[in-house]
Amino acid sequence: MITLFHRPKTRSSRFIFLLEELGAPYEIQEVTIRSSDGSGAVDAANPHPHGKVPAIRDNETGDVVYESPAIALYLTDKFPKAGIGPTVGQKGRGAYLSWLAYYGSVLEPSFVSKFLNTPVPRGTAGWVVVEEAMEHVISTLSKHKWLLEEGFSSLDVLYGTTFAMFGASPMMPKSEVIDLYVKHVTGRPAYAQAQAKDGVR
Ligand SMILES: N[C@@H](CCC(=O)N[C@@H](CS)C(=O)NCC(=O)O)C(=O)O
Repeated sequence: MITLFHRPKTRSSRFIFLLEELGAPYEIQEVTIRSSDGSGAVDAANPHPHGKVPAIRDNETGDVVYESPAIALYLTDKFPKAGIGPTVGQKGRGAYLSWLAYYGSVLEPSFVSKFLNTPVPRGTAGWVVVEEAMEHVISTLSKHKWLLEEGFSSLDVLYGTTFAMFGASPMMPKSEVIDLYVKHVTGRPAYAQAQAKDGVR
């Protein structure tokens, strides 16, 4: 059994989506977090070191995992039957790891830099401007429906839900490729099941 430490309508919502895709046994433990408006507080029940969500606990091993790409990898490795994350030795594993790391190290920082209106100095920052990151994503999605040519994976849960959230904002360059991708991701039955279980903030 996996426990998901969750706050409705946050980055932890997509892990309900992923757990549904995996058909994994899980329970949701709602916790409080500090919000950007200054309300809320860290919840002592949340094992995340900074009181953020998502975090998971694997109740079989006692492992606690935090940071979205690490959680996605942990879960697809633990539940490989679902076939939504190439395992060690399988074709696509390299691309899978690269896109997982790219999410946390390049894509999210590029969005945050844009949001904060902070320049991204070439040669020193570990990431690139959002337009350059999105060029890479769009070029990949122009070649195949999902980020991996092997098919749907947890990457599409991470990236697809992020684009669904930012698609209508000036944060992201307009793209028909991304619009279609978001339709594919949010059209999955597990997405609707997750929405129904997300809860109200
Ligand atoms: N890098 C983390 C980010 C987690 C994160 O910032 N989550 C927000 C909710 S969307 C949060 O818990 N904020 C509360 C806080 O910053 O204390 C991940 O991708 O898992």
